[in-house]
Amino acid sequence: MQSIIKKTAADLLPADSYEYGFADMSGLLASNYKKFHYAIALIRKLDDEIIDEISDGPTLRYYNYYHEINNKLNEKVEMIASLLESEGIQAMGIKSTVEDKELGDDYHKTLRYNFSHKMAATRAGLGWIGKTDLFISKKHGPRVRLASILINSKVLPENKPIDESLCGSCSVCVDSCPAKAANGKLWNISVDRNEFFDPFKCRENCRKLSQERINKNISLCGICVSVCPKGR
Ligand code: B12
Repeated sequence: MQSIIKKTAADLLPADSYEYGFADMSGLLASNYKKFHYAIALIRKLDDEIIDEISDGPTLRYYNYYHEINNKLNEKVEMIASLLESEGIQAMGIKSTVEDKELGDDYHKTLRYNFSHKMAATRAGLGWIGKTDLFISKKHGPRVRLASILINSKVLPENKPIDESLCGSCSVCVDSCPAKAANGKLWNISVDRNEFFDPFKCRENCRKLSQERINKNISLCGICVSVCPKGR
C-alpha cells in the first residue's frame, strides 16, 4: 500500500515545489474523522520573491498568490484522494483552508478548526511549531502552505515525529509581530497554542492590515512568515 501511495504522490507532486510525509494520527483526530488513523502531510513551498516583498503587511501580490496556492493545493489533495480511493484505499482530502461559511459557532469562539495541518506535518517529521505558532519546515522554514490527506490504510512514517520546537533563543517573529500576539514561550506537544499565542490578537491585526494595505476583507498579514531567518 505504501508504495502505491508513494507512486501516486510522486506522479502528482513535482519535487521542486512539493514535499510530503506520512503521519500516524492515531488518537489525535476529531470524532468526525474517526475512521482515519493516518495522514499524508503535504507541503507547498512558497515563492521567495513574493514573501520577501512583505515588510509591514500583506501585498496585493501575496493576496493573489494566497488564492492561487490554495486552489492548487486543494486540487492536489482532491486528485490524490480520488486516485487512492480508486486503488481501494479510503482517503479524504482536507483542503488548505476553510471558508467562513463552513465554520460553526465553536470556531468563532475559539479560532480552532477541527483539523490542524500543522499537527499532521509535525507527526510526519517535516518540521515543528515556531514561536508565532507557524509550522517551521526543516527545509523551507515557515514559507510553506499546508494540506493533508487522511487515509485508513497503515503507513509507516519515514521520519521521526518532531515533538518540540527547534527555534531556540531566536525571537525575530515575536519581536516583528505587529499584533504582539506571541509571548516567546517555546512549543512542545504538551503546550497548548493559547499558552504562547493569542489568535484573536493576530486575526484582529490581520483584518486591519488587509483593509489598510490592500483594501480587502480578509485576514492576511504574512510578516511572521517573511521575517523568519529559517526561511530566508
Ligand atoms: C484558524 C486559522 C487561523 C486563525 C488562527 C491561527 C492560529 N495560529 O491558530 C487566524 C485567522 C488568526 C489565522 C491567521 C493566519 N494564518 Co491561518 N489557519 C487557520 C486554520 C484554518 C486552522 C488552524 C487551527 O485550527 N488552529 C488551532 C490550533 C490549536 O492548532 P494549530 O495552530 O493548527 O497547531 C497546534 C497543534 O497542531 C499543536 N500540535 C502540533 N503538532 C502536534 C502534535 C501533537 C501530538 C499534539 C498533541 C499537538 C500538536 O501545535 C500547535 C500549537 O498548539 C489553518 C488551516 C488548518 N486547517 O490547519 C490555517 C493556517 C494555520 N494558517 C496559515 C497562515 C499562513 C496564516 C497567516 C500567516 C495568514 C496569512 N496567510 O497571511 C496568519 C498568521 C497566523 C499565525 N501566526 O499562526 C497556515 C500556516 C502555515 C505555516 N507555515 O504554519 C495554515 C496552516 C493554512 C495552510 N493551509 O497552510 N489562521
